[in-house]
Amino acid sequence: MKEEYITSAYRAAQARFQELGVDTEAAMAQLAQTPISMHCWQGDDVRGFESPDVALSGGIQATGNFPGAAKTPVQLRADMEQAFAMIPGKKRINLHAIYLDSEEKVERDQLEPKHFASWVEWAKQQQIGLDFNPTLFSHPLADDGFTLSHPDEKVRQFWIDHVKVCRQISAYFGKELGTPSVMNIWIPDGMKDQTFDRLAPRQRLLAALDEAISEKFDTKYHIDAVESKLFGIGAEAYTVGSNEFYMGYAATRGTALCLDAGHFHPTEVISDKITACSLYIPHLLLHVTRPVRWDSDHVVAFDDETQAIMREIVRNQLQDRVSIGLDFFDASINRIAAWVIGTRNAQKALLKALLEPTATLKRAEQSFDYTTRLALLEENHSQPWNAVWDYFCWKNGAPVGQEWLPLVKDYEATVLAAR
Ligand code: RNT
Ligand code: ZN
Repeated sequence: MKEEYITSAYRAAQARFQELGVDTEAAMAQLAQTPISMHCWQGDDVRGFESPDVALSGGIQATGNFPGAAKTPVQLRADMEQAFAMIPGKKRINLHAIYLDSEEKVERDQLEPKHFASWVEWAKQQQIGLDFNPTLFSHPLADDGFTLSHPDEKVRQFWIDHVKVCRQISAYFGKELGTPSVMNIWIPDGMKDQTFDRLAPRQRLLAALDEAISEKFDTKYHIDAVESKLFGIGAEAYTVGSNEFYMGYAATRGTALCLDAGHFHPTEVISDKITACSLYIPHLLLHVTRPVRWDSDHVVAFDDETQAIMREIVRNQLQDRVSIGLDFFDASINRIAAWVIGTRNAQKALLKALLEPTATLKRAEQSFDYTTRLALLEENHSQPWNAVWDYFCWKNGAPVGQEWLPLVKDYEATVLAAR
């Protein structure tokens, strides 16, 4: 797109926002320093590099067979670099333990920082931070549907040890990269059908987690997070790590709490949970995703809930206490495009939130002037925020509008098709 269109549209938009007392330069500065943690697992349908023939388990599913999924760490990093080139602003990468880079097979309770050294080297080159996840699924010892809450002590211990070694790796990321790694613990544990004893697995999970996170780490390097869920495929009747379970856990243990947008009842939204949780829990991690009828992990859209999530962070100045992560895995479309669409949508929503006339809206609400509140909120949707977005992309060397699409298609034809 022509530079003059972008800049003249921006100047006009800037003036419109100024009338409302909104500083577009300040909004762009905030956007530029708020990282979005892009999840590596969109690049290969959550397969990882542990073994080429292991099936995804744990009640989650990537559907579709679009060609060109990354099969090696080198391919995955190349794909992520392509996506990065289309995404303005600050990025992080979120890794799972199954994305180790090792010639030999390594059991999950034996993982070490050295198995992720190439990732750290790459992150340094890219000047990004890393986040981490132990992988408590897609493994024979998870096949019973239980991991940290497994009735067999030996199985439980294996997973406790896995979480322990993952915390070392996470802290290593934090130390090497100078930014804390948020390590999210999600387990698939649950039951398919009517559950007789709903307490004992939760008691076991509580004890297992306490043991797994007993070593103290400086939060400069490593932050533990726990992620609740409502149900999974094959765990429809009972989930050990429910919302109440982890809400209490995070509040009493001081860990971060992960809110995944697809992990609640369909009429519940995580945007309304952020402020309530922030009163009791020091740090929140978000898994921004799009549930379609179920926890389907569709690519993040520029929809009402994504916008509402970002507004809650911005309106309450929670940027330093909320880590924004993405969590979707669509194998039916170009995987790089999926990253680009989802990440840019999260950033657009964030920018739109940063361009609200905060002071005026607060004043209107406090003085019961709900007419002004509704009027401004609705007018706000058609403010020229997109001109600010285009300008932000252009200034940061990222494609403007749909200009990124032919670039991704070209990579698809030249690189992905040859895999
Ligand atoms: C599963 C959770 C979890 C996973 C990733 C791969 O329902 O959302 O966050 O999606 O760890
Ligand atoms: Zn999630």
